[in-house]
Amino acid sequence: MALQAIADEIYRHQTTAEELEKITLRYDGLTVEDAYAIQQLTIQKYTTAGDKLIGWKMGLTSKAKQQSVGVDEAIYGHLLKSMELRNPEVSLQGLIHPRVEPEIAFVFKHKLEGTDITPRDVWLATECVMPAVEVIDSRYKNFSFTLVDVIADNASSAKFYVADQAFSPYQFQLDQVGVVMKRNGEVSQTGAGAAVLGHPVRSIIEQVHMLSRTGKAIEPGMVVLTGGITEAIYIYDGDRISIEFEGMGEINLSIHA
Ligand code: 0L1
Ligand code: MG
Repeated sequence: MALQAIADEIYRHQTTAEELEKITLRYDGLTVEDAYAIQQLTIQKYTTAGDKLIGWKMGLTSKAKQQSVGVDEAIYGHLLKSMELRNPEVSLQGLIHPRVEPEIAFVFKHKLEGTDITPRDVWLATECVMPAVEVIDSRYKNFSFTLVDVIADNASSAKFYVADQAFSPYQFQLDQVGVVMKRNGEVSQTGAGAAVLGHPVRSIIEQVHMLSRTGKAIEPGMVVLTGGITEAIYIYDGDRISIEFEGMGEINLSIHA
């Protein structure tokens, strides 16, 4: 199967912000392993052009999201330096139909690898946790994809912003942190950390286990987005999105053309 040709095509659509039909409509028999290989080949094109891998993201970590895509497993994607927003401002340039979702980010001081990771291992390896927001932007028409399509498209990754304040990993019971997301002052979504595989630490464990299938790991200094705490919402020019993380402060995101 021409995995490189598919990676080239997806890269082109990611970098030109042109919608794409599901690749599974044209390529029969692609497996989840093939999809991760395509994702990896696509990322190599960015890093060859000078970008840098700075972390990982977990996706489809809530039952609601898994049901909406018709799957029963989480997925992961690569986070590149170029994806990180330096300020809480999203420009719609270069995006197709972006949506935002609140997440808890973990930042690591030690390497985490292997297939037998416990929550204790995760806490010992964690430097800090931080409120974050992910901008997802599937390259597929109408956000319509199968599991294989979305993995190949780097789990819909587009941009992310991590708040200014870091917290000790022991300061909050992360599954109980409540989140309220408002668009232009109106409550749009509410949730709690437990939406992320029961507890965000479970998302890190799953991340490490999935990475180990291809000999990868969470490296010191990396950031990991653990997964959406609420449904993602579409963003439009002029929107002001506020996301309050109970006890951890607020992210105020402005959206412009
Ligand atoms: O971060 C996410 O959970 C997104 C995973 C891909 C599914 C989507 O684009 O909605
Ligand atoms: Mg996400």
